[in-house]
Amino acid sequence: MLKVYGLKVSYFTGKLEAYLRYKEIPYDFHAMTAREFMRTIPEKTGAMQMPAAELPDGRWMTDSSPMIDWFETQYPDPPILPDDPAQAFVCRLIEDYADEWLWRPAMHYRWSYPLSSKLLARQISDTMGREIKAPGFLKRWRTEKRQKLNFVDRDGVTEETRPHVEGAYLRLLDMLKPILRDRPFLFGGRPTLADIGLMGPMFRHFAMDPAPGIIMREEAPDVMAWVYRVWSARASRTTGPLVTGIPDDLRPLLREAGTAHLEALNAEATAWKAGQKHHDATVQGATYRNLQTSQYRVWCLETLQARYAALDLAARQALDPLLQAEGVLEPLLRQNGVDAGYEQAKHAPFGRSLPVFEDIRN
Ligand SMILES: N[C@@H](CCC(=O)N[C@@H](CS)C(=O)NCC(=O)O)C(=O)O
Repeated sequence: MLKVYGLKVSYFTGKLEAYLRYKEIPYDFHAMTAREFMRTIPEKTGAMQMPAAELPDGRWMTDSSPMIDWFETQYPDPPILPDDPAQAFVCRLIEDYADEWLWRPAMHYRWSYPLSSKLLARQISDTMGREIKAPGFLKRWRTEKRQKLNFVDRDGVTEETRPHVEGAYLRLLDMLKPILRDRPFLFGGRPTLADIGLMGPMFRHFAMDPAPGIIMREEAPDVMAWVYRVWSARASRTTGPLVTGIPDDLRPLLREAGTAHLEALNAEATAWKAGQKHHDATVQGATYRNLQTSQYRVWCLETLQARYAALDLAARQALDPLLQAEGVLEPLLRQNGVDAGYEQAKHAPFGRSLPVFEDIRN
């Protein structure tokens, strides 16, 4: 059977599990140990990250987005992407925004608030560190320190940027509320890649972590209900129809993806081209300083450009006015032919993978 290595509190493990459960693809879950995270997984996949999966034939996979694409070739029915190419492109954009842009607020809410960080440090060190012979308090202290250093302090979160970081989550709740009051999932009666992509931050972090979880329960119970609706959806019984076209209530989400996420990806691509290992990014008026330049995220922009370029005329005619009006088209196409030089990408999710952050301090 397929074996999934990850943690029950992990962003991308939650995204992959939500997908596998909806598609009813059987798997064995294995809680990753620290040794596997630091040795086995990088040896087998090229990247120290979770989730990773081992196929019955002995092949290893990592990186949730190409993994889902590969599973779709093996279990095509029902497809996780809508048949309508315009809707499918919007799903891809929302997935990328959820994977990469919402990472910072998700980590901030987990590691900047003791209410969250104490619990999560305990959960992670008790699970991943179960083989490490050291006092529990030391393991918890180390976990909390490592995560806050790498994913909050070194990711541009300061007193100055904090309101903007938190705003990304609070705005998202406001954007999702009217959509989910109207229909069960973003595109209608069953989940698509847009719902699955949002599960990374929304499920394992914003819904489950204490500090942002209180906000979601109090301010947006419809959104909380949707998170668990996606988690309990099953392709064999969650079979409602999708809407036609791109509903107007998705526009604010597109605007956010354009003005926040794509802006940040452009800063990555500019820095990457100039060979800068670190860069500043000004997004919606907030300036994030000294961010690690991520080859992986340049590849994200390259991939979105390629997906846009592959749309046929009819899909472009349907999409362009919307992408233009919501500020997506300009940042998407601002830099001609972005090239991340990620040669291994054609083998993904197999072969040597690329971590999002190259330099993690343990
Ligand atoms: N692009 C990858 C990202 C995976 C990822 O970044 N996973 C996080 C945890 S959810 C991780 O392992 N980060 C490295 C670390 O914590 O050192 C995917 O989509 O699966």
